[in-house]
Amino acid sequence: MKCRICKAKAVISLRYANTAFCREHFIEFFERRVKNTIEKFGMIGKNEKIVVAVSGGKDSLTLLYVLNKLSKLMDFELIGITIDLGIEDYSRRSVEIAEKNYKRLGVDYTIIKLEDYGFTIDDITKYRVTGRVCSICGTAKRYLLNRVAKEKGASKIATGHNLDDFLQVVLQGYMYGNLESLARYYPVTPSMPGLVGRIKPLVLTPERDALVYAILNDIEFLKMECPYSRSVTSHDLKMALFYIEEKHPGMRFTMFNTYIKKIYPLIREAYFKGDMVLKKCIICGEPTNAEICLFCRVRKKLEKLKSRACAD
Ligand code: Q46
Ligand code: ZN
Ligand code: ZN
Repeated sequence: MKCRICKAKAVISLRYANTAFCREHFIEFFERRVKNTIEKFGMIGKNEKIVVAVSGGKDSLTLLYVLNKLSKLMDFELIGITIDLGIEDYSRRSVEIAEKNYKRLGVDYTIIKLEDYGFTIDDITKYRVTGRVCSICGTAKRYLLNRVAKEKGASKIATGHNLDDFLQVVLQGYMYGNLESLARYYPVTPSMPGLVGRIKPLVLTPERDALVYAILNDIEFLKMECPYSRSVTSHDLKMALFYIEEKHPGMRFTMFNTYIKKIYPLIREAYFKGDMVLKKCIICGEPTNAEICLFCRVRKKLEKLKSRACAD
């Protein structure tokens, strides 16, 4: 197998594109595709300040490396944010690895501790707040990223969701009929008053490519799994995508294009005729569609459960 461009020995073959590349040309191809994705969806403009959410996993670190390169080429500023979720061992390692990579690249960064905002993810199981730990964790991450991005004066938050992650959420939306959340599911979520816009620059990057990019660039990433990652459905959906792709190379891109061009516009139109209007949480002032935002509700519930546990 030879590189399509220089005919040297290839390190990766991409069946979906019926091609193969050597190290240098794969890296070039990979970075160009991320740049094209940013341009295609108008994700980043000149002189913008972008926050990258880095968990320490391969996708977010790959994103950090590519955006760091592109920031010089496309003239934008970059800050890394890593949240210490308070998940024993896992969070300690993820913060350590993220910090190592920020320092290696010389990227400005902030580490935020969820505990400083009232609780940890381990508290959610310890005090039996709910069985759906990942859903609370997702809320906490979105809340903190938004709050800190605003404090830093950032205009967008970039996350490491790749093509497989994106399609998995779309399939889950179809399966459960979550049309309202799909109506907001797109590679770019525009900014709104109080809400910093979100972008997914790896949305056209298959998961395996991100892994190969990380390995070829010698990026140290977190290999341990979060102890709460038992979401069987999402794992199985990814396996289904893998199976389909094996049989029909390129099918994931077809699925992506179908969603973006045909399905998303219809759902969007059906659910959001005008602009969404959000209220301000009466406790913390963050945007919400209820009186009290979900993050504050979890925090209040935990305070109660903790004081009850102390009294017992
Ligand atoms: S960190 Fe949080 Fe994930 Fe762990 S608790 Fe679930 S959502 S699995 S990406
Ligand atoms: Zn080559
Ligand atoms: Zn609140």
